[in-house]
Amino acid sequence: MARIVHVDMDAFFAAVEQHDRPELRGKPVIVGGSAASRGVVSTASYEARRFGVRSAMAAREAQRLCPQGVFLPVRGSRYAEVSRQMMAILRDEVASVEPISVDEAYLDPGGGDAVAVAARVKSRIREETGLTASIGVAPNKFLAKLASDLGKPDGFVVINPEDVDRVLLPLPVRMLPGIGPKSAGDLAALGIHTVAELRSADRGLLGLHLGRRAGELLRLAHGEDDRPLEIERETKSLAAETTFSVDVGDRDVLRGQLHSFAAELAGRMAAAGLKARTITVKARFRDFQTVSRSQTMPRPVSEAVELAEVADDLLSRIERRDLMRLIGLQVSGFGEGPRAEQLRFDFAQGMGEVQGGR
Ligand code: TTP
Ligand code: MG
Repeated sequence: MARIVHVDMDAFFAAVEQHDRPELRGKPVIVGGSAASRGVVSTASYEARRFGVRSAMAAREAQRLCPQGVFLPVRGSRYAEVSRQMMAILRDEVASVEPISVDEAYLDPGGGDAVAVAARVKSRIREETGLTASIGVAPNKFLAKLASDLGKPDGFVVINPEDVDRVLLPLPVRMLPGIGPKSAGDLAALGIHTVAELRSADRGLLGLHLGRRAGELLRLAHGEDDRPLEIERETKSLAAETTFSVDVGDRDVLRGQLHSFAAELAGRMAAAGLKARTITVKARFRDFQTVSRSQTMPRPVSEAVELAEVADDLLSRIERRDLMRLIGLQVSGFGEGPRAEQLRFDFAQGMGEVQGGR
C-alpha cells in the first residue's frame, strides 16, 4: 500500500515572490543573488531553471546563463510565514507530520486513505497559499520523496508496491539519497549507471568500493526503507550548508549565502516552534581544512535578521582568507524554547505582583 505522503513546495522562495508580485509570474525569477552579480542563488523559478540556473550557483554564473533574469533579495520572514501556513494545513489534515525543511514534510495518514489525504492537502495548499506543491505517495519515505521529485513542478505521483520496479530500475543511481557526484563517479567507473545495474552488481565488488554503505544502497535500489516518521523527535540542531560548484573567497558572497541560510533556518525553526541559543558557522577550505565558529546568545533567537547578524560576526572571526568549498550555518541549544520562555514570563509576572512592580 502507498501510505506515506511527501509534500515539497515548487521553487519555494521564487514562487512566493511571484505570488506576491503577479507581474513576475511567467518570468525567470532568481532569489538570493543580485544583479551586480554578487552572492549565491537560493533558488530559481522554473522559468529561470530552463536557462540552467540552479540553487547554490554563483549569482555571477546565473547572470551569465540568464541575463534577463529578475534577481531578488531573500525575504526570510515572508517565506517563514508561508511555511507556517503550509505546515498548519498539513497538521490540520493529519496527526503525524514530520517537517524536514522550510517547504518539505512527510505525512503518515495512519489508517486513512493516503491518496485522498494527499489530494486534499494539495488543493488546500493551492487555495490557501496560492502556491503549488508537488506530492508523492508511496509505500515508504524514500519512495514518497522520489515520487514528489519525479512529478515536479505541480506534481502528484503515486507509487504503488507493484509500480516500484518499473519506476526505480531505469533511474540513474544519483537519484538515490546519499549518492553525490563523487559516489556516482565511483559507480560509473564500475559500469554502474542505473538502479537496475546497481541491483545486479557483484556484491563483493560493491562492498569493496562502498564499504558498509553498500548494503544500505542495495536496499534503496530495491525500494526498501523502513524509517518511521520522526514526530516526537527532540530536535537537537538544524543546519543548512552548501558545497559551491566553484570555490568562493569573496566575503560578500559568503555573507550572502549565510543570510540565505539564516532565512531558511528561521523558517524551519518557526515551523517547528523552536528558538536557538547557539549559532555556528562552518567553513571548509579548498584543502578540506574545516573550521567552525560558535556563539551562544544570552537569550534564544529565532528571527532571520538576528541569525544573519551573528553569522556575519562568526564569519569575520574566521581568519583564514583562502577559497572555500563549503559554507554552512547551524542553530542549536533549543532547550530554552518558547515553552521555557513562557514559563519564565509567567513566573516573572507573578513575582511582579508580589513585589508590587520593580
Ligand atoms: P528546495 O525544496 O530544495 O527547492 P525549491 O523549493 O526552490 O524548488 P523545488 O523543490 O521545486 O525543486 O528548497 C526550498 C527552499 O530552500 C528554496 O526555495 C530556497 C532554499 N534553498 C536555499 O536557500 N539554498 C539551497 O541550496 C537550496 C537547495 C534551497
Ligand atoms: Mg521545494
